[in-house]
Amino acid sequence: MKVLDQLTEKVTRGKVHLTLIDPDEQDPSHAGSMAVQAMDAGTDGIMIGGSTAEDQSIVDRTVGAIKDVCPIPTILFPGGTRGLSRKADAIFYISLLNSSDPYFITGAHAESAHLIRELGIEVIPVGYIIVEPGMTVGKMGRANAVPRNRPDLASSYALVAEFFGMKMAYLEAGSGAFSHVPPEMIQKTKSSIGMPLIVGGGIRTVDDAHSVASSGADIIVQGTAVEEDGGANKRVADVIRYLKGNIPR
Ligand code: 1GP
Repeated sequence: MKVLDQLTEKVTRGKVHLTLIDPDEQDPSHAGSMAVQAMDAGTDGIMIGGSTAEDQSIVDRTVGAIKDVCPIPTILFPGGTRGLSRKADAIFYISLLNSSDPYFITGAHAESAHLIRELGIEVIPVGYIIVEPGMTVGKMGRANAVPRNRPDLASSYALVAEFFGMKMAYLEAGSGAFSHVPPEMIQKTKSSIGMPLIVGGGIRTVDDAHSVASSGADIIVQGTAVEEDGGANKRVADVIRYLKGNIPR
């Protein structure tokens, strides 16, 4: 079953949790053990990527090490054309819709489109929308970050993604953001589109997860919280258990 179909089907049944691992932050074997910890806690898939990856081989070795020990889907989340690996199951093919630089909307894509076809991995087109504060990815991607008091603007971009035929919209506050995407923005965006909504950036606690999920996020991404404590993080396990309905808030 394709990764998109798996995720879409899971979204109809409940909340989905994805674990983001940055290949630059640890060696591949440690990334593998972090992925296993997250899988054991109940995460639904592993995203591999970061905004600074310079070295394609570390991406490839990290995906390989994760695949060796962890059977759940691996999804590339590339910050640029070097974030690719044929070993992954799929790629979130992200277009940064509110970038001021066309390179991040379609330019990097044109540089790597033939390569991605050759790699043969499943392509999942995602409309990526950066929300304040945006953090490193906002700066690197030259985003005109959506102000936190403009849910209408975020939802308009998500609708653009849907009209363009993309399969998901992704509201991103930026890795390590002081606060996740505001609930009103998630609500307005979710009620404007008919496709799954991914939300990430600054989600650390069960309360954060509750706020984001109850506002309408279908897929919740955690990165920094997973990195802290090398993946063996009880807080992340609690977030996953909460999202899966196994512990109360
Ligand atoms: C993925 O960038 C996020 O959408 C991850 O954010 O590192 O803050 O969890 P955190």
